Order: sequence, then structure tokens, then C-alpha cells
Amino acid sequence: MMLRLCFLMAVGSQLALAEEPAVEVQSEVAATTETGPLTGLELQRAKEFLERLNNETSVWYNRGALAQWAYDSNLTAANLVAKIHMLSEAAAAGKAKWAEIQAFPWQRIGDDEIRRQFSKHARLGVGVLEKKDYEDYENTVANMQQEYSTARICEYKEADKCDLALEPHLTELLMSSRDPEELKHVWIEWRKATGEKVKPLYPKYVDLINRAARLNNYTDNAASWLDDYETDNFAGQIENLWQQMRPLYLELHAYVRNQLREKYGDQIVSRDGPLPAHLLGNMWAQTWEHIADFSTPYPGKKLPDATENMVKQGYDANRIFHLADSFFTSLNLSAVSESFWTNSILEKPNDGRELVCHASAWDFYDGKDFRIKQCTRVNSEDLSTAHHEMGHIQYYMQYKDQPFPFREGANPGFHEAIGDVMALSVSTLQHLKKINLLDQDTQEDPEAMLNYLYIIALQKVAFLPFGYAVDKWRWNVFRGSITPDKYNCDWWKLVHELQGVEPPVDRSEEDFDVASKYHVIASVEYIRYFVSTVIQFQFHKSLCQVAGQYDPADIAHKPLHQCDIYQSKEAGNLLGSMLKLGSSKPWPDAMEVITGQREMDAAGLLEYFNPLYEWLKVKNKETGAHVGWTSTSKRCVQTRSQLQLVDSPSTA
Ligand code: X8Z
Ligand code: ZN
Repeated sequence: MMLRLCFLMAVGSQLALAEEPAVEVQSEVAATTETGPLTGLELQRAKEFLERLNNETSVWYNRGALAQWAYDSNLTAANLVAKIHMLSEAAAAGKAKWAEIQAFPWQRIGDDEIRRQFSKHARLGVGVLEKKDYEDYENTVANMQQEYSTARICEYKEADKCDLALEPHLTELLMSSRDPEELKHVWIEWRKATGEKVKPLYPKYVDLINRAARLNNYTDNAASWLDDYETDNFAGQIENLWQQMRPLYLELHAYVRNQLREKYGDQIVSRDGPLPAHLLGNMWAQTWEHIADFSTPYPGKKLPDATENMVKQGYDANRIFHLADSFFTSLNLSAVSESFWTNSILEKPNDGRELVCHASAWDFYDGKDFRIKQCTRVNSEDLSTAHHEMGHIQYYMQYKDQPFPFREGANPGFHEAIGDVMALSVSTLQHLKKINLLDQDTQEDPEAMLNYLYIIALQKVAFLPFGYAVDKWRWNVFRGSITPDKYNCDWWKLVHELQGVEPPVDRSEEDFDVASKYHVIASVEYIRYFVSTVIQFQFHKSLCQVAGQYDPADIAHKPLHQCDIYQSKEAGNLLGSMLKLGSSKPWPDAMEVITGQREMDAAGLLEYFNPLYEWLKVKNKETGAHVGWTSTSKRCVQTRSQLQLVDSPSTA
């Protein structure tokens, strides 16, 4: 089993182990030379072995999660030592256990569910490494995470004020500043403070995680990560989905570029080139909703933003999460327990400690301890993130009674999708009015609806090529087709090809820009978010239909983007029945429960955004906006000195 404490932990530590041997039984079974299905007695013994293994493994996962939480919420040297010590001890013993499982004829078990549990135990993750290598791996990831989480930069034009952290300062600056020079400063400095620092560590990380993958019989770690989806040619399916959604992205991209040109002028934003990464309202240009204020289709209509009312009404982190909790309970799903409220960290502590601020939800594998750690800010973005994280918690609670190996999402994308499905309802104008976060006189005419769809598109559609690029880059790195001397320029090639985005300044291989993103340095697989973005619209559509809030035969009155499943027990019960499955069945079975479909399908997303797509096409034609993009004028070269050479006046 691979450690999967939460959806933002370094994946892959093996913790399955037993203090007392459950071996005699097992070796008797292993000794059999039969090739047919296990007999009744053998099967009985296999089940006993499995039960013991499950219990012991969950105890170790619990200890692992506690040690990891202690470190992530207080990044001290002592907490790191304690964490690595615990994980290492567990990994060593788990490896011994793994050898027994390997020798065990579990493939001959006829019962699908029991065999599936064994097959999950049989994947060891990075715990397969030699003790020294394993510790090296954990230390390398921890070092990268430490660099990232403690990174600070100086203020623009205030070189002696150097205490700006990503959360909240830089995130807010990127959202709200409209000074291109200040934005450029923050963009460059964050990359100096993170990517550049972790650059020397990354090839070592790649080597170790690949070594572990090979010991687990994969060609490399890309194959290992993709195997989580139990689907032939999964990467090919992602590419197909992207091709289906790309026309919508292209129209959005073209429209946004025109709006950026109006805002910043054609010196900074070219007519047909890629979009400048620092002007999109987000550190990684992964979502663009923070530029809606100046780019919205109908500027005369006030934008539906809950932030103002949240602040006015004195919302704090606690109240935000209580609101999210009440949405789940309105669907007849579970409320979080008392211990959630006492153990979670919902606000950035101001006692001077360093911690991992990137939002995460944790399962402690004892069936009752579930927590969130989030440096919550009071705004509509974090209202959505709170629902996202509570979606993880709801999943944990729903599958807590499954046998240990099935206490995970049907696939990683499912886990990411649940809270987002809630947020799709919560963010509708009707819902925000209902809960008093939008003024009652907010209009809901077609223009207001287009403004609304535009904001959601800046979150969801803009995200797609970024979500794809991060792991397309890592798959190529793990496979060896992107080598360390090309890390940065190949990253920008992918960003250019997929996102049509360019850096604000020339780059070189001395920079390491992809590592300015949390998931890259923390070794969290990322294609899950692309998958989530697609399938959440499939789930939304089916749940809305069950809730009677969407009618495919009458989309004029009940379109997908206006549906709110609030208080629908029917929708909640249907969702709950899928969540309860955990990973006990391959994901198409789980998907079928809700949608009747067995495949990822972009049709839901495309239907949701169709009114906007039609509008964008007309608008872009009208304004003559260039759809697509030409090559970038920004260079990416091997060393910085090469850039200076070309830049210097003597060579001009
Ligand atoms: O990391 C997250 C969540 C926790 S699983 C806050 N997200 C991705 C990101 O921040 O890059 C949610 C959307 C994409
Ligand atoms: Zn998540």
C-alpha cells in the first residue's frame, strides 16, 4: 500500500507492516503448488491474513499521519526527525510484509473483492527502496517542501522589506495589483525563492522515485502514477478530452487577450501572441477569475461576488467551514465530528511558526479523526476551496467502514471532484442569494448569467491546459525524455503549446519555474485536477437531474449552470452511495452509480459553458480577435549569461 494520508502529501511511502507475524497461515497457503482458485480452507486463511494485515496497516497509517501532521503544521527540525524516523521504521517493516504478500498466491483468489484488496497491498510505493535510499527520498521531498513553505520575497521597490509569504501576501497581490511592473517583480522573485532553490534537489528526487517505481515493476514513475487510474492508455484519454475542450479554451483565450490589451496596452500584450503569465491574477496563471473585474462581458452588470458580503457580515474561517458543512448535511450527507473542529487548523497561526499553508484534508485512518489544514482568507475563492476540502472529508467519512485498502477515492480525480461539485451549486446566484451572500436585487438576466458563466470559465476552463501541462511535463521527466538540462525550457514549450501563456521575461535553465508550484516540490500527482474538472460536470449534471433542478429537455428554463442541488436528499443519497464504495470497485463502476456512464466525458462541461462559448465566438469575430497564438518573443536559453550577452548594448 502507498501512503495516501491526504491529497497533498508526498505520495508513496509504504506503511503496511505488522508487529506480530501473521505469517504461519499465509505461508501454508503460499506453499501450495496448485494453480486453480484457492480452496475453501485456503481462502478462509487468506481472509484471516488479510484482516490482520488491514488492521495493522491502518494503525501504522494512523501513526504516520500524526507524525506528518505534526511536521506539516510546525516545520521544525525535531518534527522532521520524528517524522522521518517513524516513516522509515514503518517502511522497513512494511517491506518485510510486502515480501510475504508477494509470495502469497493472492492472484488465485476467486473472490474479486478479496483479490482486489490484496492487489492494493501488493503495491509498495517508495517504501520498496533500501532504508538509506528511502530516507534520502523522504528528506529530499521534505527539503523541497521546507524551501517552498518558508520562502519569502521582498516588496516591490522596498528592497529592505522582505517578509512577503505566498499565503496570504503574494496570492493577494497577484489577485489585485494592476501594476504590470509590480506583478512582474512578484512573479520573478517567487520563482527565485522557490524553483531556483529546489533545482539541485529535483534530479535526485526523480532518480529515487523512478528507482522505486522500477522495483515495483513499472518502467518508471509515470507508469506508476498512471496505473492509479486502472485504465489502458489513460494519458491518451486525457489528450482526447483536451482536444474536445480546446476550441472552448481557444475562444476564451482570445477574448481574454483582447481584454488584457485594453487594460495594459498593446506594448505589453501582443495582438496574436501568448498571454503574459503575470497578468492573469494567479501566481501560476492556472485560474484567471481575479481578472474578471476588468474583462467581464457585460461590465455594466455588477459581478456576483460573495466576498463583499462575507466581509460585511463578519465571516471568519470557522463560519466558512460551518457553511460548507451545512451544505453537505442539507443533502442528507454527514456532518463533521466535534474533533474535526478542535483538531483542524483553519487559519494561518500567527505565533511565528512555519507551516505548510497549502490547503489539505487529512484522513487519520481510525474512522473518526479527520482534519483540514488551510490558511483560510475570507473571500469567495476560499469559500470554494473550503467546499473543496470538505468534499475530501465527506469522502473519508463515507468510506470509513470499507476495508483498509478501499479507503481511498475511486480514483484520485474523484476525490478532487466532490467538493467542487458542491461549489458549483453554492456559487450560483440563486444559492448565494438564498444564504444572503449576494444582494437580493442582484439581477439574473441573460447578461448577468453570461458574466457569471465567464467567471466560472476563468476558474475551470482556464485551468484545463495548466492541469494537463504539469503532469505532461512530469511524465516526460520520469520517462527520461526531459532531462535536467532541459527542465525549464521544455516546461515553457509545454506551457506555450497547451496554455498559450508566456513568461514576463526571458528565462534560462538556471531557473526552474515549474517548481514554483506546490505539487511539484511536494510530489503530488496533478492530472487528478484535470480529471476532476471534467468529471465534476458529469456528476453535477446527473445530480441536478435527480434533484429536479436541471431538465435536458428544457434547458431554456433549467440550464445546467443555474442548478443548485441544495437540500436535495435524492441527490445526496445518490452521491453518498458512490462515495461509500471508496475504491472497492474500479472507477467506471463508481461513475456508473451516479451518471450511468462508464467513461470520462467532456460533454457535461461543454454543455454547461455552451451559452458562453456561443457568445465568445460571436464576440471574437466581431472584434477580430486572433484565435490561437503565434510563437513567443520570450527566449529560454541555457544560462543567464547568454541572455545578458544578447541584451547588452554592445551587441545590439
Ligand atoms: O491543491 C489543491 C487543493 C487541495 S487538494 C487546494 N488544488 C489544486 C491547486 O491548488 O493547484 C485545487 C485545485 C487545483
Ligand atoms: Zn483537493
